[in-house]
Amino acid sequence: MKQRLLFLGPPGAGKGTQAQHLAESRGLLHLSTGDLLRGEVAAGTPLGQEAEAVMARGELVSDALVRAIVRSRLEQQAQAGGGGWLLDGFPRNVAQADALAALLQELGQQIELVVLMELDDAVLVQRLLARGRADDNESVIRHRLEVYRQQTEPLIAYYRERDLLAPVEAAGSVDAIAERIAAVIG
Ligand code: B4P
Repeated sequence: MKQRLLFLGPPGAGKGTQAQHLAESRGLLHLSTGDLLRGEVAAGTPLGQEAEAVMARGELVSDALVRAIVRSRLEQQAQAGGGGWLLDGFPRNVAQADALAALLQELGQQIELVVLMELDDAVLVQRLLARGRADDNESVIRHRLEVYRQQTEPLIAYYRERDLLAPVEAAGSVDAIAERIAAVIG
């Protein structure tokens, strides 16, 4: 079974939903940059104060900030003896992907598979409106989709060229999608 995984896909594709489920069932470290940033916002830390307005606009938080969060978590895990991990929502642009590649080289680790969750825009918007988080109103959702197309979508070609990409249809029930993901991970 592959143990070092990225989940890639548009906002609302269900990355967080599937990542949590898979990490629990397979004992992987689940690293969601969105959840970690929301935790910082809730705790009112300086980092959270910096991230809050950016997230509310549906834009990407600075690469330096997100990279620092991921670095500290992966270093901690490596020092504690290593293990599998699942990165959910990171990287979100080519600069973050390059930074991750450099960090993993330092740690002597490699990405084993990038699961690309694919879903139509109409369903994405419906799911996010139903979720109703602070950044889930229609105009912010549209903007997050634009940011995804411009900044995150280039990662599809990036990981395809590295022969790591596994596209998965993200429509249907949570269980049906989990089965499709399990099939590509092995
Ligand atoms: P994230 O927290 O990553 O969230 P997301 O992309 O909006 O959602 P996800 O795809 O995880 O969907 P979910 O499972 O929740 O990002 C939020 C913000 O954080 C970004 O806009 C950005 O500002 C910032 N950020 C995060 N990472 C960053 C980075 N690396 N760099 C810079 N900024 C960063 O599912 C959505 C909804 O659908 C849920 O309500 C769920 O219950 C429902 N759902 C899931 N699967 C379903 C199914 N099969 N059927 C019906 N509903 C389903």
